[in-house]
Amino acid sequence: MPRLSESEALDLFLNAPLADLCAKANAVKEARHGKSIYWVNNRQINYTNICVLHCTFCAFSKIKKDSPHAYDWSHEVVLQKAGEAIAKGARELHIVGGLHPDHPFSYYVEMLKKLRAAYPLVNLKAFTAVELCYFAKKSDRPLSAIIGELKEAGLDALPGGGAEILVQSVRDDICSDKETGQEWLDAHRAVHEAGIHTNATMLFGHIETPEQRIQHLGMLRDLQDDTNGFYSFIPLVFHPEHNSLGRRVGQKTGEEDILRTVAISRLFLDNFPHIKAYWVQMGVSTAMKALHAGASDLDGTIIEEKITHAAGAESPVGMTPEHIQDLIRNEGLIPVERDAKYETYP
Ligand code: V47
Ligand code: SF4
Repeated sequence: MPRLSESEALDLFLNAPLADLCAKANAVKEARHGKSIYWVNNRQINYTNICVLHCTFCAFSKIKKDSPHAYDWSHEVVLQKAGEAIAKGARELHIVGGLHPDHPFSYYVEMLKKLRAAYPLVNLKAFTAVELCYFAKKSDRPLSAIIGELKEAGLDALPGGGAEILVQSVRDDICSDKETGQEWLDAHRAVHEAGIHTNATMLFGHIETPEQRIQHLGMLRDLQDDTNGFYSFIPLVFHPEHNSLGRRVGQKTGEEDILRTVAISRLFLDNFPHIKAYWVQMGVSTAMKALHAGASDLDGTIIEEKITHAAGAESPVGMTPEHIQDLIRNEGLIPVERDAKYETYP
């Protein structure tokens, strides 16, 4: 299939009958991955919810350290949570948190070093581009030095959070004090240049227009053309509870919009290996449909998730490996276990 232009993608997204759009995307997925659906035995570790920023969609963060629900886990707690997951076969730790006002950069380096020493085999997928930029600003060091030190401490991959909508006018509205879209892209480019792969996300279903969604995908596709450093793209479904953007927007977006977004992502991002159906946000039933609409990855067992659940997610907080594989098989598809670097395990 020839590469879609942004205007062709927009036209398909808006006007193609849903079943046709999903079938097209599924054909592209099957040409790449056959009936395989990738999944990971992982654990999310959200090490603190204290954050100096004020993203309007965030129900997770606390600005004040002494807020009743503020927390900041010690390295010992992080290690203990990691150990529990590894005892259950986890191959990936997905570690992200708020931008804490006090911790020095060495705190994050030590966290990774301790995890790597205690658990040499597990993949450490840690810190968003926004966290990396914050570490660089706070320690007054170039981003390349931050990335180099984290790599030496054991960083294996970078999660895709913090992208929101990369179009700056949307960012100025919903997360004006966050890194710019260009800074997010530059940080991912720098991580790719350091030899580490990353993921990319898009927070959708709020004030962004369809055009802005496609522009976001266009920016990701351009960067991937240059670096080939992305593993997967994860469309994140905006959850409106307990946050000010949600009060403005009202409802969570519907299933058709989610499936159209998955399908157009698969069709437009022709240089991305995987599109993820993040079941925590889509809900399990919609995620199953997404597996027939271009998604080739269901993400993971998760165990504990705080960011979307703070904003009203009704999905369970985790899944057993058996359950996740049964779900995939029940769709007539083949579960393939992977780690954060997409090494597979028969
Ligand atoms: O960066 C914040 C988003 C992200 C809300 O890389 C919200 O493999 C919905 O990035 N409703 C964190 N989303 C999640 C994330 C992620 C998840 C799974 C896999 C990977 C990966 C990355 O969640 C944040 C932000 O964009 N978020 N608030 C909300 N109310
Ligand atoms: Fe902080 Fe991330 Fe929440 Fe923004 S989305 S307020 S950066 S924790």
